[in-house]
Amino acid sequence: QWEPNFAPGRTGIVHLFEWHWDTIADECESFLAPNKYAGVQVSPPNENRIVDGRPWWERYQPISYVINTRSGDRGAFANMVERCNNVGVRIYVDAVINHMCGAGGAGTGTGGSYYDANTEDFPAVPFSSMDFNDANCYTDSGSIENYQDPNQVRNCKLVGLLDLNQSKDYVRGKIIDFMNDMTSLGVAGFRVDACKHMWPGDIEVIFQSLNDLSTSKGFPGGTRPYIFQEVIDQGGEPITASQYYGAGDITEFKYGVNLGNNKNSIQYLENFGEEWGMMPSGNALVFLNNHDNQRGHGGGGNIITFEDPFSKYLKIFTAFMMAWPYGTERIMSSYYFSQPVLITFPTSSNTDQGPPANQRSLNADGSCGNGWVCEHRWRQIKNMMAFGVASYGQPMANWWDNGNNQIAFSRGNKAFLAINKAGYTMNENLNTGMPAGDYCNVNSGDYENNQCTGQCVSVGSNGYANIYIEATEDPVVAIHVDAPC
Ligand code: LM2
Ligand code: CA
Repeated sequence: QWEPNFAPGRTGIVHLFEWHWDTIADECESFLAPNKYAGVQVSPPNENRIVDGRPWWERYQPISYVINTRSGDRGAFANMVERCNNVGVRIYVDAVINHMCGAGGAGTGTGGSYYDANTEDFPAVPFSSMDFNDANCYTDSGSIENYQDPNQVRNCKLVGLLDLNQSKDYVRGKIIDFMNDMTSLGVAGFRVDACKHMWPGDIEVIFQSLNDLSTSKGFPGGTRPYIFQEVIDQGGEPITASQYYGAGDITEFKYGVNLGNNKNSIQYLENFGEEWGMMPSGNALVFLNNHDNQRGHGGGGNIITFEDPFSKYLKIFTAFMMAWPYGTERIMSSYYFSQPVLITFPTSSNTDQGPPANQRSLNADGSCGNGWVCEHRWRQIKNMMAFGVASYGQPMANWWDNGNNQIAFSRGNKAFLAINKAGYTMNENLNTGMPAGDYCNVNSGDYENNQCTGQCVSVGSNGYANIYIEATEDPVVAIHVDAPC
């Protein structure tokens, strides 16, 4: 439950938010595997309510566990998992198990199943009104009104969503069946939605009851599904991330906020981690932004996204995240929801906007476009996966800073990162910790077919190198032993 089950020589999860299963399968083969990405978090695969205007958030309103959404049907899902696993890329399912759809209304979901939210009837599961928490919630509105009261946070409706009672064996059984169905298709784990809104004791039982990963899909016997729980803990509430350590890893929301707050004072990052009030590294799933907080949902805060001017900050701080030995890293891959499509700051944004038309609209030549941002394909970001692999298991060493927005550190003797955010040229002779040789700055170019298309950095026999970084859009040097010049 705490092991991400990555294939050897891989690191980093990318959230391909709202991508179609067919497109994800292509991406695993053509891009993610060659660039050493370890896995994909996919949007919720089970049937949801159809909401007028088709906002992205309709997928957080399940109406059954039938695998059929606008990302594709069960066949396409199974095919994706198979193709991705075949090239060593794991699939993690976004599991929405706290609730079903919003209260009120009846209709047919994305998979053709009938539901009636007025009577809490979901015959395709089936769930009935007996399976919901109404009797255990004591607020006037029936929804969560006060986050200082754990009872209502967990037993009342989150923004009006019908709240399942996970203390019931029957409800647990249906959730377990759904998650086991996913692992039977070869899924390696789960991002579990809204864990703050479920009792840790209940979800511990559910996760412990899950089957091991499928040996017929190639996983070693006894491998537990990886669980990372979405718990928004930014302090100030009685519900804390630490209450969930026993059930799996946890999304560390303080990580992106702390980096956002210190994006112009990076000299303070030397002890970034637990000493900053964050959870132990081994529990943390880390990210700069996610599908919620990039559009002002889910906690918000001063965070770094692709919408920052020229996306400069996202590239710089993703390099830091991938190089820094803390947590399991997740990259957000977005679509534009602001008009006009961004070059600089958004002029207006529609935070409800669903994904671009048919979700398979990457350009004909396979490049990104048509509304998809594809941060995970940006050179400065994707090249950090190989850096992460080269530095795996190595401690942070050789920290250096100038007290004013210029930093550098190595990962043991395998890799070295330097960042200049000072606004003036950095020109320093620094200990990279690395063996003598010439290395490709994979921030400035690619390392392909044993060739470096970027700048070469020369490390002398004493491990020192002249690190020269102008105050440009890409003020980063990232070198590692797997990319010699
Ligand atoms: C999450 N984590 O705990 C997701 O990351 C987040 O994206 C989900 O909310 C939330 N939990 C529930 O799964 C999103 C979105 C909400 C949206 C819900 C349900 O952030 O705005 O709520 O999905 O679709 C929407 C309306 C809201 C309405 C509700 C129920 O925005 O106004 O409340 O549906 O009809 C009456
Ligand atoms: Ca709940």
